[in-house]
Amino acid sequence: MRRPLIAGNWKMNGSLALVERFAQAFTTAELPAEVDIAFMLPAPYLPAAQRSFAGLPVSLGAQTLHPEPKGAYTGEISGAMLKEFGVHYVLVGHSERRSLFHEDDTAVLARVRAALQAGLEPVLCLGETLEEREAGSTEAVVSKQLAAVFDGLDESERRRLTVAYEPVWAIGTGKTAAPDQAQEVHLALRQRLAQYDTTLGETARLLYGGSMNKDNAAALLAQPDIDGGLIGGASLQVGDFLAICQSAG
Ligand code: 3PY
Repeated sequence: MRRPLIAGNWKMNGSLALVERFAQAFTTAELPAEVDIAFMLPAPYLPAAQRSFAGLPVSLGAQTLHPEPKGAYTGEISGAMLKEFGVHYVLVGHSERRSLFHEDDTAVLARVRAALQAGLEPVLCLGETLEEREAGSTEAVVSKQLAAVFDGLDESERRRLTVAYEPVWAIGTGKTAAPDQAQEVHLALRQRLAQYDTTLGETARLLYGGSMNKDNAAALLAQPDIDGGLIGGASLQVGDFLAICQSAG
């Protein structure tokens, strides 16, 4: 069946010291064997994390990549470069990338393709704004964001994605979708994926993101169509992140 994934998105936070603190804590902690755990780190910390997390049952992730494999793109990082540092996952389409860096659906698809080509597992983020929710268009918005990527992939590529539903109004605001609100959208996403093929509907891993923390994680993760979490602020606190990983087990 679907393996849960708990992924911490550090955003532009943290330090080398924090990488070491996590590595030490995770060396002695009891980690649930049936849960995948990942750290989506700022790129400069990846080499240190690759060394310090070696041997631990955790994966590394990046927060973005450039669609081209190489070239004159000052400041950018390609999928192949991430791969050289042991990166397994890469976030694509996080709402902060969509709004602050103007990445539209076309840009998101290009990055998903680049990630797949580099052998990375893309975590496609999508979600509605508060205005869209209040206008009753949540399902239409997330279905469109999903289709903008999945329509552009073939069957075997579609199976390599994880999807993270992150309502924009719940990101970094401390507001969380209620478990039944989140479940409703996850179910709609699963049904939409089943239109590509029934197996994909059943096997696709769907994460919830948006102010998930140690107090609300268990109730969200207990929902039948929520297969894990993409954790913002709480992923910077060792004890909180560990508690969330344990509540997914
Ligand atoms: C949040 O929880 O704030 C996130 O954006 C997770 O990616």
